[in-house]
Amino acid sequence: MSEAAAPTPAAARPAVDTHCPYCALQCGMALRPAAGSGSGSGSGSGGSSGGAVPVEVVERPAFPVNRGALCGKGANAAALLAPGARLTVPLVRPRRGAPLEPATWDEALDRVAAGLSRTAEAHGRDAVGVFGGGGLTNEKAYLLGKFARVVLRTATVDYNGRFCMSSAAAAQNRAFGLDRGLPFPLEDIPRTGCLVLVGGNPAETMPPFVRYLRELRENGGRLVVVDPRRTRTAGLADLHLAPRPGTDLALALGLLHLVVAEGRTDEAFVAERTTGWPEARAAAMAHWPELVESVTGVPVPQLRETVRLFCDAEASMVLTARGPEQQSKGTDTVSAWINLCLATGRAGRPHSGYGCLTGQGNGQGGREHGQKADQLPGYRRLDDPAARAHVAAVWGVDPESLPGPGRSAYELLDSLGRDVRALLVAGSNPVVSAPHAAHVAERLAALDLLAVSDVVLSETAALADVVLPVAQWAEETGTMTTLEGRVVLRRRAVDPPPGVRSDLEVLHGLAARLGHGEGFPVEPEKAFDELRRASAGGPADYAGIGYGRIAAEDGVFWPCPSADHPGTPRLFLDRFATPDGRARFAAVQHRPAAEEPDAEYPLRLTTGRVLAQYQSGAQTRRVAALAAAAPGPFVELHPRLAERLGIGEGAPVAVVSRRGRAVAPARLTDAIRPDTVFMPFHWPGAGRANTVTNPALDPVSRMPEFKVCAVRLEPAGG
Ligand SMILES: Nc1nc2c(c(=O)[nH]1)N[C@H]1C(S)=C(S)[C@@H](COP(=O)(O)OP(=O)(O)OC[C@H]3O[C@@H](n4cnc5c(=O)[nH]c(N)nc54)[C@H](O)[C@@H]3O)O[C@H]1N2
Ligand SMILES: Nc1nc2c(c(=O)[nH]1)N[C@H]1C(S)=C(S)[C@@H](COP(=O)(O)OP(=O)(O)OC[C@H]3O[C@@H](n4cnc5c(=O)[nH]c(N)nc54)[C@H](O)[C@@H]3O)O[C@H]1N2
Ligand code: SF4
Ligand SMILES: [Mo]
Repeated sequence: MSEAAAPTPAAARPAVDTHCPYCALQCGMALRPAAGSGSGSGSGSGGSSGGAVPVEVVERPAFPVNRGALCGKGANAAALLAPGARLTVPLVRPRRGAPLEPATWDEALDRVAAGLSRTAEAHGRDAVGVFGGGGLTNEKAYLLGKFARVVLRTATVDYNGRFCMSSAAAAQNRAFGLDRGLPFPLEDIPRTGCLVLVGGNPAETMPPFVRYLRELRENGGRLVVVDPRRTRTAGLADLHLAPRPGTDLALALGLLHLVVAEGRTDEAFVAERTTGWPEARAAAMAHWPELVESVTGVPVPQLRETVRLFCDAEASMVLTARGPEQQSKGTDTVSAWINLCLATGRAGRPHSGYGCLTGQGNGQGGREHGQKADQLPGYRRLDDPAARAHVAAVWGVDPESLPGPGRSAYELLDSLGRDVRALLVAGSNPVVSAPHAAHVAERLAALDLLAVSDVVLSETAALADVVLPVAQWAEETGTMTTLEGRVVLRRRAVDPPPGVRSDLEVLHGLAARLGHGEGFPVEPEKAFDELRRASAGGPADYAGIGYGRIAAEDGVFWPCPSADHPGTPRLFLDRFATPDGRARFAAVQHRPAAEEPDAEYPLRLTTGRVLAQYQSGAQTRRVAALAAAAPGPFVELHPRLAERLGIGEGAPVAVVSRRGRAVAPARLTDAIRPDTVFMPFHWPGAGRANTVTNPALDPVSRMPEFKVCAVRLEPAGG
């Protein structure tokens, strides 16, 4: 794919079809060698502009999901491919307190391998941990999990997806016996009659997705948005409900109460296709409308209107995103929304159903192939003897040798430097993105060995003893599973700069040093073919999905058990994935947030995203166009609250919780509830939102409560 350096007309430079490096929509795009560029080696020598960018992003209108549309993050994604914009040499810290220094790959990998073995010998295998990411390809996620279970034989492995959609996953497994973010393709959304979107702001988090909402409205469908802020997405809605953060469970139960009270239950559906209704119904009946209004702040007439819109339509859907899910009761909250769908017969039927808008690029596939503490590939359970036997056979190991389930992401981070003493991080930047982040940074610093593989020197990599510079997105091939359950192929379009290796090469190199010369292929397709065998027969069955087929078909929906199986865009139309084929109601009750406002901390803080930054910002803060569009953190608050506290627009304000204090400029808007403040979480330093957030965990999903904690505001001078 390398070409002459002389400028070539665009038409003569073949573009490679691929997908965006960022979110779960995985928009199709194409990469064309930049005019005048060679292949990936480039000539840039660093500097803030990052040297030569080897490819340019161009439209790929034929890919059906986004039809060529991209948000600014995708459109500017190539900037990080410039050699000067990212890491190109391994870094090693000679000793505690010394700065990181360039090293050879052998030095770096030897140091990591020796450190991992030493820790395992001295403190036991579970003292060695692995922390992965939902942005990693299926191939990487699969081999990272295999590395933990087969090479390290540690139970201590989890990943950042725990912070993302784990509550929705747990609730879907509980209700439907299977968790695939959306059980239907996006193209079904414009064909429903009413969509209730709970705690998602796709106008900023997945802009090309908004097309489906527009088409829904054009077709006469109705949109209800539930968000404490009147977001750009809420601006598109027929009805906007603005509950207090952390009260979605009461809201959903109140709606179910009204469904019953108004005689809008689908008794036939409930009888034929569900179990557990009497208990769930009784629980909902305790949530009468006036009580729900007082808990949520949503007026009773709006509750009634929502029920009317939802039940009048012939088909309707509920979609949740991080708003209701990132709570210490996220699982029960999602269950309550699923209950609403089941009671009204809005699940397992065409153009109806519950779905979760998964977030990270491979948030879906990343939770299916074994980097999660309790899982094996194919979405199998680590505590299921048959699953262990199947996967152990593919791996050529004794099932007895596989460790058991380990601790969840936050619990893992919280244990660092105590019982977990060495950690390998790939694809996450918890110093910025984990709750109670100052504590997490302290725990990371207390490790005997921290090794981080990353594209850039993230805030977490900056704390490491060894930093491994890895290839990214356009420099390597791999599959991603989108929020629809569609497995797509990202193709290599450019060579990585010299000095950079792929994550698969890193795992291969470490495994070889730790006595496993075989079993860690460096070719992505070989890794995927092994993943397919490991997943065969499991809930997320990829056996029939090959690279060639993905390319020919614009992606394949799992489950797809054989090469002649068409794939499964729509789940549950005939039966749910439970043993008896029926969906299960969950009898859930409202409960308050782990931390409610009081005299000392009278306000609720919620957190989330802005359009131009991605996650911990490690990548997007380094892209000039994005940094200019969203240069830093802010505190969003209502003008009435600001006036009461004497805080003016742009003035520095401290957000103080029991965990700590974050300072950022005030941004006044009447689009937020006056009892609530909002911060985006994309920045480190003084304005880091996660200094303040509460690591209280959901008892089922182990999801931290990112979306609500008690704070007070103080003018911060300046
Ligand atoms: N620009 C951008 N896009 C992204 C990402 C990014 O970082 N930046 N990240 C990707 C990832 S990994 C994810 S998970 C998705 C997340 O996508 P979203 O879920 O859409 O993003 P958030 O901003 O976290 O939260 C959505 C909304 O929840 C609201 N909210 C806050 N508290 C509550 C509450 O208690 N109840 C309700 N109902 N709503 C509440 C917030 O006001 C916010 O508008 O985005 C993906 N896309
Ligand atoms: N307060 C608050 N905190 C939150 C949230 C919130 O809503 N509020 N949302 C949570 C959610 S939903 C999520 S998903 C998390 C995400 O937060 P993080 O886990 O920190 O996610 P990223 O910032 O995407 O980190 C990915 C890192 O991996 C690197 N990377 C990218 N590609 C590769 C690759 O192929 N290989 C390797 N080895 N590295 C790579 C990137 O450069 C980056 O440093 O944040 C959570 N934190
Ligand atoms: S919406 Fe998501 S996948 Fe699409 S271009 Fe933007 S970040 Fe990339
Ligand atoms: Mo996420």
